[in-house]
Amino acid sequence: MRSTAKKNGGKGSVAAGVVALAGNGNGARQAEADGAEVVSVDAMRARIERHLVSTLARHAGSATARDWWVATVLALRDTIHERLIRTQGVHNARNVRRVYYMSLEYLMGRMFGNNLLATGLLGTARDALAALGQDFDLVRESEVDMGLGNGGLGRLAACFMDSLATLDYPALGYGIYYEFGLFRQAFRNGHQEEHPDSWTLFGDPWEVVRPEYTQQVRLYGRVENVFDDRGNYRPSWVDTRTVLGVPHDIPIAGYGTGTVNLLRLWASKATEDFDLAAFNSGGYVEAVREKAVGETISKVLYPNDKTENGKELRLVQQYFFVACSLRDILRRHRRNSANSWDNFADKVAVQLNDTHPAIAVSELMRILIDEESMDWERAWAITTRTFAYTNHTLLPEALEKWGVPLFERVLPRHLQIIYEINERLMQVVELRWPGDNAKKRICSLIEENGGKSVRMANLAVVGSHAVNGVAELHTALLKRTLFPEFDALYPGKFRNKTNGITPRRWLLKCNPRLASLITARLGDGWARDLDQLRGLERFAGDRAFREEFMTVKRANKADLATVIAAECGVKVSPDALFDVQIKRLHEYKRQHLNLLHILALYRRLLQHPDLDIVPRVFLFAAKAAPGYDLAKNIIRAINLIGQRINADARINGKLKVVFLPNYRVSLAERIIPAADLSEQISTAGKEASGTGNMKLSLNGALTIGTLDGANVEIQEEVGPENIFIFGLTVDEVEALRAGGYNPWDYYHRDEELRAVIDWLGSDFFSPGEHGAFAALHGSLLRGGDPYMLLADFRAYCECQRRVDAAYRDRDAWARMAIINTARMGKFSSDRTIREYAQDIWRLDPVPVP
Ligand code: 26Q
Repeated sequence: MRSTAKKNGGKGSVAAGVVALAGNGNGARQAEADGAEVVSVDAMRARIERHLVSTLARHAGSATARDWWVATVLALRDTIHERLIRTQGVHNARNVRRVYYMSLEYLMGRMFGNNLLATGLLGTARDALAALGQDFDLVRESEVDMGLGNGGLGRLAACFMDSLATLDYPALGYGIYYEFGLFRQAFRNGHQEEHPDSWTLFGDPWEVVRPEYTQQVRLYGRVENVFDDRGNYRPSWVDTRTVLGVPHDIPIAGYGTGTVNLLRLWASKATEDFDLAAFNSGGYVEAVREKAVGETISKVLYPNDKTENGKELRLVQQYFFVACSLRDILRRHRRNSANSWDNFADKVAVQLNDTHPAIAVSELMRILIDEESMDWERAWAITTRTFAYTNHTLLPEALEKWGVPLFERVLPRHLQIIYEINERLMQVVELRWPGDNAKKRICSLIEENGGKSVRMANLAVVGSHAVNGVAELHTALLKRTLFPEFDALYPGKFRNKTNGITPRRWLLKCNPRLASLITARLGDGWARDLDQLRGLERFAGDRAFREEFMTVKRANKADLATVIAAECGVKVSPDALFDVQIKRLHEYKRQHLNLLHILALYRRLLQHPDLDIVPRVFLFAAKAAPGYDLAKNIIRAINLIGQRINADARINGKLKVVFLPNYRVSLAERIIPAADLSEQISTAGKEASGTGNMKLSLNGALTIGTLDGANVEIQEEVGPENIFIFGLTVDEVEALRAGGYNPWDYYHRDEELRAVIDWLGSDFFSPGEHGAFAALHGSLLRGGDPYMLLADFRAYCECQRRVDAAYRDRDAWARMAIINTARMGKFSSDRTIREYAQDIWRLDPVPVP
C-alpha cells in the first residue's frame, strides 16, 4: 500500500482508508506507515472505553450498540477537535480571507464513516471495536441521518463543505439547527404518511454548543422617524421582540488533510423579556409557557422544495439565521485589531445558497447605516462586494416573494431599506432605458399586481457582485429567460458554476467494493483528484477488468436486494436490470412518465406472455411535499400498480416495481452503488442541474435522460454512445408550447399510450376504490399535461427499447458503465469549489500542518 501511494503521489491516509474499508489490513499500522494520524488500535480502544465510562457512565457489559457508537464518535472527535483548534489557530493568526456559506439547508446524512475516512482512522476504529467484542457494522448503524434539508440544494451544501475542507479553504457554513429535520416517510395502503424526524432526541455527539457566542435578534416592532441634532434622518427600530440564537458547531474534517472547518447551526431560545413583556397579562406561569414561541423558530424544516409563499414563520427563520450569522461574522472580524470596515470585504466572502438567505443584503445595509452610521454609497459598496448568489431554479412559481404587509410587520426597517435600494435601482434602469416603464416594472424589487410583494431574487441579484447558475444550460436560460435585463445592466455578473458531488461520500464511502477495485488499478489518488479516474478507460478494453467491475455491481445489487426484501417484502433478482429513479417527487421530474412506461411493458407482457424482455426491477425512492396532493397521488399510483404487478404470476417475475420508503442520504448510499440505469427524465428546461445523475454515473450506472440540466454536460463527457438521450429539447418544448400544446393529439394518435392512460384512469389497480388516481389521470389530459409527458412518451419507450437491447450484451454494457465511471472527473465538487474560489470568492487555500 505504501508503495502504491508513493507511486501515485497520493496522500497516505487515503490508502489506509480504502484498504480498511475493504476489510483487510491493520488500519493503524497502515496510517502510521503512511504518515497520517498516529493512533494505535490499543490507544483507540482505551479512548473508547474511557468515553464509555467517564462520559456516558456505562459499564461495557450493559452498553448498547448506540452507546458504543457514541463512545467511538467521542474517541474520534478527540482527534478532530485537536485538528479543529489547530486549523482555527492558523486561520486566525494569519487573518485569512474566508468564505461563509449561508444555507437554510444541509443534508449531511451520517458523519461517522465520512469522518473515519477523512482522518484515516477507519481501520483503527474497526479493529478497536473488534477488540472490544463489537460488530463495527452494527455499531455504525446506530447513527441517524442528519436530514436538515429537502434535496439537491441541501445535499449540494453538504458536498461543498466536504470539498472546502478537503481543499484547505478557510470556510464556515451557517445554517439552522432544526430540532426536526425533513419528515420520516412511511406508506400506509400506498399513501405517504409523514412522521416527525426527531434526530436530536437522544443528543448528537458531533455537536459542540457555544453559549458564549449567543446572538440576540430583534423582530417585529416599528420604525420611529427621528432626526439627529444636525437634521439628519436617523430612523430607529423600536418596540421589537428579541430572541436568542445559540450556535451548535459541527466539525467538518477534510479528507487526507489537517483542515477542519465548522458548520455553525443556530438554535433559537427565548429571552426572558421576549415573552414576559409581551405576554405577562396571564401571569408568571402563562408567560413562561409562552416562552415557547421564541423557541419555535428553529423547531422544524419546511418540507417544501419550492416556495410556499407567505408563511410568516419561514420569513422569521430566514431573518433569524441571517441576523445571527452576520453578527457572528462581524464579531469574528473585529476580534483582530488589524481589521475594520475598510478591509471587511477583503476578508469576508458570503455565498447565498438560493434566495433563502437574501434578506442578508438588507440586514448588512441596516447594520452599516443604522448601527455604524455609514453613508449609503460606502455601505452599498461593502455589501455588494461581500455577497454572491447562487440560483437553483427557473420555475417562476418557485421564486421567493413576500407580501409587503407581512414583511412590514416582521421587518419594518428592512422594508424601508429595500425601498431605498429599489429607488436607486430604478434610477439606474432609467439611465439605461430612459422612459421605459416596462423595464422598470420587470427589474423592480417590488412586484405590483393586486397587492405588493418583495422579490427576493431581484434583491439577491442587485445586492451581489456575482450570480451563478448551477449548470451550463441552466445559466444560459437564467440569462436568456429569467434575468435578461439584469444581464444587460450588469454585464459579466452572471456566471456558470456546474454543480459537483464529493467523491469521498459518493464513491469511496458508499461503494467500498468499487473503490477498492479502482484503487487496486490506479492507486488511491483519485479520491482527491477525480480526473485520475480517466485511467480506467484503459481497463475498459480488458475483459478481466470488465468482469471484475460487473462482479462488484452484482454484489452491490445482492446487498440492495436484501434491503428491498427487508423494507418492502419484495423479492428481486440481482440479475435483473436495476432501473432507478431516486429524487424528490415532482411533476417536472416525471416519475409518472416512468410509470406510464411500466404500464406499457406490463400490458405488452399480458398480451404476449412470451415477449422477450430483459427482466427489470423498477426502483423508486422519493418524498413528496406534504401539501403537494398530485405528487402524493403519483406515489400512491406507483405503490398500488407495483403491488399488482409484483403479485402477478403471469409475467414470470419479469417486472418488479419497488418504492423504497423514507428516501434519505444513507438510503441513497445503498441504492446508488447497485444501479444499472439512472432515470433523469425531467421536462427539458426544468431541472436546474441534478446531482443524483452524477452520483449514479460515477458508480457505473448508465443514464437515460433528456437534454436537461447537467445531463447535457454528462453527455459531453461520456459521449453520446455511452448515454441514452431522448425527447424534446428546450427549444422544442418552447416551440410546442408556443404553438398550443394539446395532449389529446398524442392520446388519440398513439394506441398504446391511450390504452395505458385509460388503464390508469380505471379502477383496475385500486379494486373497490373508485377514482384512486383521478388527480394524476386528470393532470395528463384535462389538466393540459403541463410537463408534456404525452409528447415525450413514444421517444421514451423507444429509448427504453435501446436500453433493453444494450443490456443483453453484458460485456458491451460493462464497457459503457466503466467509461461512465472513468469520465466523471469533471463532476467532483472539488472542481466546482475551485471555480467558485477562483472566479467568485478570490480565495486561496491555507494548508494546515
Ligand atoms: C423556499 C421558501 C419556502 C419554503 C421552501 C423553500 C425552498 C426550499 C428548498 C425552495 C427550494 C428548495 C430546494 C431546491 C432544490 O433543491 N433545488 C435543486 O438544487 C440542486 C442543486 O443545485 C439542483 O441540482 C436541482 O436541479 C434543483 O432542483
